[in-house]
Amino acid sequence: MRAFIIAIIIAVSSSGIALADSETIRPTGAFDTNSIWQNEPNTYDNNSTSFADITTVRDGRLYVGATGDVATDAWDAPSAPYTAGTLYCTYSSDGWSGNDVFSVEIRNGAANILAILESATSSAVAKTTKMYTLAGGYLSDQTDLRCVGRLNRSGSPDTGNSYIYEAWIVGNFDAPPPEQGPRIFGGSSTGSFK
Ligand SMILES: [Ca+2]
Ligand SMILES: [Ca+2]
Repeated sequence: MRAFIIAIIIAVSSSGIALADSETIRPTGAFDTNSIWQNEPNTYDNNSTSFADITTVRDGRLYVGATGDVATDAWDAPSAPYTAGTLYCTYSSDGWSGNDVFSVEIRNGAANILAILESATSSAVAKTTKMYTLAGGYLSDQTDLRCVGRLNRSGSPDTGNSYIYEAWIVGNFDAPPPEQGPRIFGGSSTGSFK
């Protein structure tokens, strides 16, 4: 049985067949355009209950996946271009006084809107996770994406709050074949095979 398994390993290693793999990458920063949010690192701490929320009611956007400015990517480095991938964003809103609206968008590093996850609303939004499917150039430029929480404020009163809990990307990619696969049987670590 052991010899059979080794034969398969050698066959795969020498065939050049790419092995499918997957990974999760997370933001490493969040850019608050008008300093209206607090606890921004909670949007990428791998904790689905911790959040950033709004403390100052004025127009502003939180770009999760950027740092310092809108254009500077702030993500873990992907291992490879993806064959498929999904950006997830978890958020909620208590609702706002009628002249203020909250929305959630997917934008790129040029601040262009790629998708609207939550249309602008003054109503309460129950905690939800929405998905954005990576396609085209974003399969190889994954870190150009941002999950954006946006508040548009107008007139008094200013009552409400909104929450961004987490953003992350799950990607599938073809791992390169293990180039040195057969050599692992010649090292000192192969004692168990003798
Ligand atoms: Ca969190
Ligand atoms: Ca208002």
